[in-house]
Amino acid sequence: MSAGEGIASARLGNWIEGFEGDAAERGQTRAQWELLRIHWAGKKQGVVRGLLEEIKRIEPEQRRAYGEDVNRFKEHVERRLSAIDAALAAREREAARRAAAVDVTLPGRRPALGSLHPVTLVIAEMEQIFAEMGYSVAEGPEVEDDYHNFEALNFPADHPARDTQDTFFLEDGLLLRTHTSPVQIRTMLARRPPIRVICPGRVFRNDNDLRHSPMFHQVEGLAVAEGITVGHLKGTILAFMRRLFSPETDIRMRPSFFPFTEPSAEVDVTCQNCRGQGCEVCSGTGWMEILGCGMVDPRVLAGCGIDPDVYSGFAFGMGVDRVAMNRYGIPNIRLLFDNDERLLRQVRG
Ligand code: 2NL
Repeated sequence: MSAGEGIASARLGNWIEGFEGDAAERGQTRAQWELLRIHWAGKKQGVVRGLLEEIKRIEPEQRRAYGEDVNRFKEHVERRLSAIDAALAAREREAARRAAAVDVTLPGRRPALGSLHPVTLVIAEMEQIFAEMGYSVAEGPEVEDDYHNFEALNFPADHPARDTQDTFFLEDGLLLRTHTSPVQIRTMLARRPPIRVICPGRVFRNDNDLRHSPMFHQVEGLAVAEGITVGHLKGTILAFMRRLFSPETDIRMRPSFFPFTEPSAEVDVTCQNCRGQGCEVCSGTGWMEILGCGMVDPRVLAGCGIDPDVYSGFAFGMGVDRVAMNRYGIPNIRLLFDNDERLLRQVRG
C-alpha cells in the first residue's frame, strides 16, 4: 500500500466530479442512462478506456499512481452506473405497478337505469285507483275464441266488429282479442257476485294509420252485485277521473250503443290540455272522449249464469294509450310502440 492510499488525488477528484456532474443530468431516464454509460464506460470510445490508453504517455515513475487512480475511477463509474441503473429500474417497477393498480377510490360505473313504459305507468296508476275502490285486477289470454270475445258479449252473428276488417282471425277458430271484455266474461263464469274487477291488457284490431296502432291497450272494469244502478256507474267514473286527472275534472255522458250494455254511454272528460277552454287537442270542444260504459245487458249476465232478475252490473272500457300520450306529451302513437329507447329515457314516471 502506498502512502497516498485512501486520499483521493486531485486528478481522481476532478474525474469523479466530471462524471457526477454528467450523471446528475443524464441519470433521469433509461435512454439518457444508456448514453451516460457509453460515454464513460464504453468499451471502445469510453472516457475510462481513453484514460487507460493515456498511461503510455505518462512518465514511468508516475504510471503506478496514475494507474491506481484510473482503476479507482473505473470502479467508481461502474458502481455508480449500476446504482443509477437500479434506481431507474425501481422507478420503472413503481410506475408499472401504479399503471396496473386498481384505484379503489374511483366511483363505480353505474349500470344504465331502466324505466317503465308510459303505458305501463298509466295502467299501474289506474290499477292503484281502482284497488282503493275495492276492485281486483284480472288478466286473461290475448289469443281468444269467438265465444269469449263476441258470442258471450251479445254480438249478433253479422255484427261488423266480427268482420275481418277489424279482427285478426287465427287458425282453428281462434282470434286476437279485440277488447279485454273476454277476461270479464271469464271472471263472471268463474265467480259469483259481488264482483268488482278491472282488466288491463293488450288488444288487437286490424287498423293501422297515423292515429291507430294494430295493437293498443285497454282497461275495462266490471261491477256486478244486487242493486247496482247507473248512479253507481256515474259516481265511480267521476271519482276515478278526478283521481286520475285532477279534482276539478268533470265528466259528461252521451247516449251510445254497445251490444253488451243497455243503456250505454260515451263519457267525455274536461280536456286536460286546455282545462275545458277549447283547443286543438279537443277540436275546440273543451272535452276529451275517453271511455265507453253502460249497464251490463241482462242477456250477458244470464249467459254467464248470473240471474239478471237478482243482479245488475255496470261495465266500462277505456283506451290507455291516448291517456299516456296526453300525460307525457307524446305527440304520435307510433312513438309508443316503435321501441325507440329514447322515448323511455325522456319519459320518467
Ligand atoms: C270503449 C267501450 C266498453 C264494456 C266496454 C263490458 C264487458 C262486459 C260486459 C259489458 Cl263482460 N260490458 N265492457 C262496456 C261498455 C263499454 O268499452 O269504448 N272502450 C274503449
